Amino acid sequence: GKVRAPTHIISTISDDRGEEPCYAGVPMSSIVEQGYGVGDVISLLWFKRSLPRYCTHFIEICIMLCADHGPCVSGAHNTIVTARAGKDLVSSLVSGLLTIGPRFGGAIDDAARYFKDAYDRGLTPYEFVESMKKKGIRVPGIGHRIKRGDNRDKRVELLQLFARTHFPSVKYMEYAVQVETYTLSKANNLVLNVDGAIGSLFLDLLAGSGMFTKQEIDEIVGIGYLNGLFVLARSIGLIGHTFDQKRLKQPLYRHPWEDVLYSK
Ligand code: Q5B
Repeated sequence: GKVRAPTHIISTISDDRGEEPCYAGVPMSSIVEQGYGVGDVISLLWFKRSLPRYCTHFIEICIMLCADHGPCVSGAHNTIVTARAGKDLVSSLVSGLLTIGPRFGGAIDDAARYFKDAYDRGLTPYEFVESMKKKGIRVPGIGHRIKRGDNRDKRVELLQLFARTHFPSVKYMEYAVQVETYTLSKANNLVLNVDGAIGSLFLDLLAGSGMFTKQEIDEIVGIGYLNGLFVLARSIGLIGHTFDQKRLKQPLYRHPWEDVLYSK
């Protein structure tokens, strides 16, 4: 029989060898003709399957809601400073992206991991939050620099409204809301933030859609797919900030001395 030479790469998500590229087996012509959106493309390339419309719509809402949050957040600030240093688009973009992590925008995966573990083990919000405190770990998905109990994040409310209307089950999100009720009783800044809302709701999407086995859900949460939503979304805004600075011909940024405490 034929002996296949060993390959150096295995790839399972896309194929460009035929007449037209295929994403997870779906040809580009079907993607265009059937009016697929970016949520469908993410479903195919990240999850290797077509997801129901409410799931792809939810993914698209996450992308739209997280595309930008003004010039003052870590990512936009880095991008603006880099663009003003005369650097190119890709350098300005990655400079902003590199700030995404456990404090800023990149807490979605950990929020999903911790909320899932706590809910599946039947921990009460009190037991969960206090066990995190004992371990010295901040609850991912909780807390915000400017949002407060009396100044909620509209993005979180919009995600919750969509899920309550369209998802078969929102048990993980409701658990996250109970956690927020407890953390808000401790301090007014400890709201459920956009990372926590997406993390908990994506657990509901994975568990409630019937499209994933338990093993697949554990793998997705374990590998950490979900920060990808914020990275992808915020790239849209960071690219916009780069163009904005170039359009405005902004000079090299230098931080004012008055705003630095020089200390020994
Ligand atoms: N404390 C987000 O902190 C922030 C606590 C907590 C227990 C917590 C903090 C945090 C977890 C990571 C997370 C995503 C760093 C945030 C995002 C996207 C964004 C951004 C934007 C966008 C804010 C004051 C007191 C201290 C702390 C305690 C705070 N968080 N305790 N669990 N989670 N959260 N990140 O304001 O006793 O005084 O020492 O790490 O989910 O990134 O718009 O800006 O779209 O761009 O710096 O929305 O919450 O507060 O550090 O002064 O803490 O609260 O231990 O207690 P802050 P701190 P104490 S969404």
